Amino acid sequence: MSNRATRRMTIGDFLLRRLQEAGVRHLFGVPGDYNLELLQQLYDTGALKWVGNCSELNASYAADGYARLNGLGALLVTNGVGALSAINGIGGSCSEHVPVICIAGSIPLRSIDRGLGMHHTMADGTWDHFLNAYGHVTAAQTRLTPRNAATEIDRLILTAWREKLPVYMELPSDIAYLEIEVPADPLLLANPPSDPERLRSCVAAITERLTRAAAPAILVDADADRFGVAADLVELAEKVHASIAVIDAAKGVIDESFDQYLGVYNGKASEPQTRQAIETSDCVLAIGYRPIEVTTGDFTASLPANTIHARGHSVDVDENNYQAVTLKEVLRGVIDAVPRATNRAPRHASPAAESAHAYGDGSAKITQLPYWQAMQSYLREGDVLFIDNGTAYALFGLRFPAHCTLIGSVNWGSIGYSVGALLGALTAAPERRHILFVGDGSFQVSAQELSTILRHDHKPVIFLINNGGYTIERGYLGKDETYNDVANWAYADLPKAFRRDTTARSFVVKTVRDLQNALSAPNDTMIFVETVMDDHDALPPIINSSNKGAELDYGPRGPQHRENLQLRPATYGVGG
Ligand SMILES: Cc1ncc(C[n+]2csc(CCOP(=O)(O)OP(=O)(O)O)c2C)c(N)n1
Ligand SMILES: [Mg+2]
Repeated sequence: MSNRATRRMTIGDFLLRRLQEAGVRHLFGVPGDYNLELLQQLYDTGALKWVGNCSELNASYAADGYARLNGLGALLVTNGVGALSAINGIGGSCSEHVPVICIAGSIPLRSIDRGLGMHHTMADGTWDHFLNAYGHVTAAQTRLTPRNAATEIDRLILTAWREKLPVYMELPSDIAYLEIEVPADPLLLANPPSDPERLRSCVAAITERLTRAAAPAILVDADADRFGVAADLVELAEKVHASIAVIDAAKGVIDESFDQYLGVYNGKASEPQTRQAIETSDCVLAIGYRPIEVTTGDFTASLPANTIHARGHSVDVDENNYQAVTLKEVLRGVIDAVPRATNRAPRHASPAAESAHAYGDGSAKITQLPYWQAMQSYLREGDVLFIDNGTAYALFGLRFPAHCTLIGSVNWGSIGYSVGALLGALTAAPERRHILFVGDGSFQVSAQELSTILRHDHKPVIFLINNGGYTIERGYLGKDETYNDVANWAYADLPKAFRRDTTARSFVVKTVRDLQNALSAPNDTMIFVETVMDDHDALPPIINSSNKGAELDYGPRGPQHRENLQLRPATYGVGG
């Protein structure tokens, strides 16, 4: 039995205290009668800052964006209606490995004990629907009670942080003000240390492979960011003269100014030298690799059979599987043990993408090609970049300056994510420059959250492409069909609509000159740039990828081959 010091606290205060100790400084969400009591505790104690959202979906996106920069995020929703609104975003956090704590103020324990029907339920005499639903998209779920709160709160927060996955906890509305005995010590965010023998053997096996490799390479997926090892990987690459590539889901995780950085590996869709460096390497170290069609050039990616697969908490080297090791400790061990390479030259990456300034005639109608060329020059060191689904995927083709972070959702790909995530990341790191790249269709899903961004005086740059609808989908099917159209909003007027006294600078860009003018605006307030482009205009790789996606999705008997039903790169009309 431990004789750790304890103290008495209300369950609500303890939950807020634990969140704060875990580094969570803000709570996103929407109030409801089942969570107002916790909100009152939050206001009374000042433990966290409340950032109210327009919807729980947006709150879940915001908590995810916050966690990307802060390491952990949290949101508060109400029973059922709030929880199910947030579940798409939490599914995204699960898919993208982001630790988010979803707290649902839920029906009182009294009503469960007495079988009393309550609002925001199915009114069917049961109360586990939402807990069960969250069982599919979180690493841990619980309904807090006065008996379990002291241990369950710690279990869930630690699980989220250790696994880099979301968790879901229900706080019945009649227990937040009940006192329980809780640990006096602060919550320590830590992993159990690795098993010493497993760690030693694992480090030795990787070190041996790297030492005798002729052409080692490191392939990075998003977990390198989530488990905080990007800098270790660069250090290792430097020491053993390995090339480093990322997959799209990890774009920006490795500093792209690092001269052994080879760009994005995406199977057949990669640059030839990137593809060759990975596929012909005699020692690939893959970090958290989770291939899907859009990150593998439609499954044309092919890692060597002897690839080492390192994950957050386990490693495969040849026939051996190592458990009870952490990625961080494994990499530290390898960096220390491996001899500095002398027998092979580091491979250098291709020079940075040309940032063309040849925009041509200033009065020419703006098209995607010069738009993205201009964006290449606009990016600067340390930017936080946000990408939503759509032709904005062109951002993947740009070379990022040093210390940039990309926040996107490549695996889950829920439109509208980027606007909520922007609010979350701005809240976590307001001192950085944040730039959103979003299409009109994606923006319409979560546009209201722009009002929260304005309400809190944030100063992001928002680049919105107004092309009348879902252009990237036209490359799958429905080139000219109205199901791919959206209403033509006056997007650039929205900052004013959402905040009457806004100082935001809004631009409607139609020509090359308009764009240059917008890009020269200072970053002392929000900059909102709506760029009007043709609904058939997209960079060829984007449309190619949609065309291939249609083959996978609909099969050989699908409708995509019918005459003129699918936007093709051949129709790409930017004259360049
Ligand atoms: C929640 C959700 N619903 C639907 C989709 C399907 N979808 C993927 S991209 C897209 C259209 C994006 O349009 P827009 O943001 O305007 O980008 P564009 O290609 O026009 O630049 C849609 C509807 C999705 N990814 N997520
Ligand atoms: Mg669009």
